Amino acid sequence: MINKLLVAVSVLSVFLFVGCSQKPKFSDSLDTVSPWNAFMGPKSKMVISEDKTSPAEGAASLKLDFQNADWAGIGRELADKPAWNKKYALTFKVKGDGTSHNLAVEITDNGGERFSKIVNISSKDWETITIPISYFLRRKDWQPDKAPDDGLTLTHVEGLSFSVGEKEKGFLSIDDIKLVKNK
Ligand SMILES: [Ca+2]
Repeated sequence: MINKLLVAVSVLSVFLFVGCSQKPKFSDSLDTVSPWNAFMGPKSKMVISEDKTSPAEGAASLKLDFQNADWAGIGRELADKPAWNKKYALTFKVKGDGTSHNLAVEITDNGGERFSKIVNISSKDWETITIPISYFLRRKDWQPDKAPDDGLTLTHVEGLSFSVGEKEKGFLSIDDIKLVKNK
């Protein structure tokens, strides 16, 4: 009887462990510039800073001041290369300078292939953007050398970035990125 109970408890533990380990998790409070890096083309400017005046969450948000004539954005690596899946959505808070900006949100999947989704931001107040993972499409304008072409493979997500639209200048603030269950 005790043996059967032990087996039942062990089986249950394995189920719980497997269940928990498969649930994708990611969040970034954007309270510090690190681990984010600015990137920009030779004709462009991109400066990131911690803005503590009115964060949407936590101690700060990240402010992007930019003047884009070729390409400009911010990006980070996901050091633990988490597994995501298409039943989830990426959500974040964003506010701008009151003019229209196209912000390309981009995932680097395992192997380094880039998938993006462009959202338009025109509000000066915090708004929440939610993008189902299945909405991210393979970038047609650019891919890194040797990037595979094997679809959105999410077993080891390598990076996340935000790029501002071509010929745009101004500022945007981003805060509170999370991976959430898609509704
Ligand atoms: Ca924050």
